[in-house]
Amino acid sequence: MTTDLFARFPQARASREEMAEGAVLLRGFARDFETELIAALRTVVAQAPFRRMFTPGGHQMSVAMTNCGSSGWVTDRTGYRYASADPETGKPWPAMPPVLCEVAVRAADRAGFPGFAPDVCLINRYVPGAKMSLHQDKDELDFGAPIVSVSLGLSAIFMFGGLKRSDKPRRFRLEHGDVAVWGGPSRLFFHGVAPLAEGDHPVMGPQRLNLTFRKIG
Ligand code: MD3
Ligand code: FE
Repeated sequence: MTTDLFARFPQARASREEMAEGAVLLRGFARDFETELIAALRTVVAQAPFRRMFTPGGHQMSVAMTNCGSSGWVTDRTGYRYASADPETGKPWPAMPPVLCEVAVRAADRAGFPGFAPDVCLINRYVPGAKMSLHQDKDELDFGAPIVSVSLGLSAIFMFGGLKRSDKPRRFRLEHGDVAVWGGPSRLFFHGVAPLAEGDHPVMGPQRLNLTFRKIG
């Protein structure tokens, strides 16, 4: 499995764009795996359906989420955390399908972070109008590891700020198959997603999925 997948990556052709120190955008990196990725996601979502969680402030998020891996990111009135069981079912999160892990590990390697070993994949689903406000990802213990993100479906405007909430965000369009790696100094930068525009993607329909691979331990 591993050798087959690796053999199909056209590494030399993948574009590599530096958004900030340690933040690398690999446009179209996941395109060759679209079919396998989508099939794997279907099996995850069948076991752990998307749900719109509540923030500690009591607001329901517009983005629907689920997870796979040994742990999953959750939020409710008591706070944000990683939990080994899905609070909806009480069962462990579905295992991370090998193809998801392979794409993330390979992208991290290409971006300059060899040996990435993600234990969590948070899966975000945006429908038109859904957004994610400016925030930092700091619920993980290991800030030395990067976060790898894979975008599928409708394109979104990603807002990328700095270490301070007041740093003016720059905008990047993330499209179907784009993979971004956020490590080094950019790991704790504020970021968010502008409200998703209406649309209908030929493969994914009227939605955007974003996968973020994390090492929490
Ligand atoms: C930059 N998700 O799940 S992915 C998130 O498109 C999240 O769903 C967005 O922010 C989405 O927390 C953006 C890109 C991303 C993820 C983590 C980062 C960018 C990052 C951590 C640090 C800096
Ligand atoms: Fe984030």
